[in-house]
Amino acid sequence: MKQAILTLTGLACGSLLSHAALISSTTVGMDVLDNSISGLASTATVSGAGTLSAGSQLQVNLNISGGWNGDLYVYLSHGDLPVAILLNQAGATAGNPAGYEEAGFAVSFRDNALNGDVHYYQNSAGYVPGSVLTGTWAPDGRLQLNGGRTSMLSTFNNCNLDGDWTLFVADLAAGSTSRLESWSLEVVPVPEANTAYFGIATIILLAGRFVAGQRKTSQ
Ligand SMILES: [Ca+2]
Repeated sequence: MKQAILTLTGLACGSLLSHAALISSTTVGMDVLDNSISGLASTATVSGAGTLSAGSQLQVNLNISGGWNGDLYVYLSHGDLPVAILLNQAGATAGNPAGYEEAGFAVSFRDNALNGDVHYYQNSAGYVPGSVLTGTWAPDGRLQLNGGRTSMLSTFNNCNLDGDWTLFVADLAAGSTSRLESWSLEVVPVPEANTAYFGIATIILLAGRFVAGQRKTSQ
């Protein structure tokens, strides 16, 4: 029974992921200047990718080692479009201005990530305590620390993907130094709610038939 459910779930997910495409991958390996708004900018040039279609969205994969996660401000820019704020001093609040203490990120960002807002990642059910944050998260989205989440990756919806993309990383507080290891851009499908519900409904229906069949057999 468990095997049947796992197989069906795999097929449902696999069909959503089959169109993912990596459009750039950049190895940096440079330290981010501690306590400086000048930061570190890394630029990647995409060519031949064309327009981001309506059924697709942008995902950013980010690897940063060391430092203090709550110090970092990270955004992605492309041409004249408004930037997407990926990180803005994760965990920082009026009561905890230093933010979260983990040392590094090995994460992906996409707007509808189930783990939710990366700014409060320690409050998420998807948070696994450790030295480096992992998993897929929604961008912080706040231009200002106390502002609204208006700067999401949806700023790039329907854009021409070709051209220069810049990832900017700054460390805004003294003590601890982070290192930008690498980053990449991926085009992934927007999950379709109807498809997910159909998959779950199918699984429940088949599971019900399986149980009914078992009862008949055992009678
Ligand atoms: Ca620092």
